Amino acid sequence: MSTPTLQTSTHAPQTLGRIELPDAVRDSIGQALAVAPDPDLDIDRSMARYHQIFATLPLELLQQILDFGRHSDTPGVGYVRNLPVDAELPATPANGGPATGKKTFVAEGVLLGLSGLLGEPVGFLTEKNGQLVHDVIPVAGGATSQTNQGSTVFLNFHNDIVHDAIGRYDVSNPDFLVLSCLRADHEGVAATHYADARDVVRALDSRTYELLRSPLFRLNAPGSYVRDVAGGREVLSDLVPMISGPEHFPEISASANGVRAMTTAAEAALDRLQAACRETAHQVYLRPGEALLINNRKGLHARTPFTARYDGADRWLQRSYVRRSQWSIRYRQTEDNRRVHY
Ligand SMILES: O=C(O)CCC(=O)C(=O)O
Ligand SMILES: [Fe+2]
Repeated sequence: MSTPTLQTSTHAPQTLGRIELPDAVRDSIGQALAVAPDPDLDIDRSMARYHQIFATLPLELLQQILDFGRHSDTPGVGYVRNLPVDAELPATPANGGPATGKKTFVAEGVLLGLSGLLGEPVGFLTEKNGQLVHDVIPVAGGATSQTNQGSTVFLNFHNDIVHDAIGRYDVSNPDFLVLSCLRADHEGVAATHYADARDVVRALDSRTYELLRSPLFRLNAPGSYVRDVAGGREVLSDLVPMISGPEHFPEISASANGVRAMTTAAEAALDRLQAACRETAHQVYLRPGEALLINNRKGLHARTPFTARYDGADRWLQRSYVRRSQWSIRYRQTEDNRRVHY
């Protein structure tokens, strides 16, 4: 297997996109979403309605989001601002969600409406019970865990993977995540980081790059799977490289819940990878009415530590998992719901 040479070009691609809705558009989309039903009642009908509503975005912004979803050379992360919010919000659920007593579904409409411009929201039974709208909330028992329940620790650079009996966790996983903020943390210090592989690669020495492109690594299954299904034991993938694909359009994959390197040199390359991610990452402090479109193949994301109080006013994000197409993951589709997978 030949290793592509390091990019020598000094031309850096644009890896962060910024999208800000005009106030009038925010308000008209907000009015349409405020009367929309709970999307769980009829998800495909709701997705069709969200398409109509989000089609009213200014053409420039609509194309920017569509291009984010469909092209290889577009940014790995999109920061969307000035989105509508629910007039009233219940307390942040203490147990990781889902929230009860939500009167309107504006946040859900924003999350799924943006998701629908990128692909199809999907669920996995082992991640948040197969829900399509995930609540990302600090949970007391998971404060130091490398999962979305964590708070007091730096959540290492990772992409969202799913356990798969085929031995690869980076194949049927989401192409995109959308993260949308309902509440910021009390101090406003939690930042979501995104390191685009195109930027990361430029910060690596050639020996590290070569090691990361070699199949010397096993990904541990997601924390939710290890905790809920495997009784806390590691469940490792087949041997995989961390970085793959063409030089100009690399794909990168890393488990938050631990990567096992086969050699000490490969182990050092993993440390170097995390450092290169920290050096090159875009940093966003998500606030209500803001969302991140995350390409889950072009780059890795992370979260800085914050203090949770478990008082009903903690940080609350909603998250979706999005596939461009469900066709290639139909082997794990459940009988009950065509968007939910084993
Ligand atoms: O809390 C964040 O900002 C990111 C959490 C995360 O990695 C995720 O929900 O997949
Ligand atoms: Fe994540």
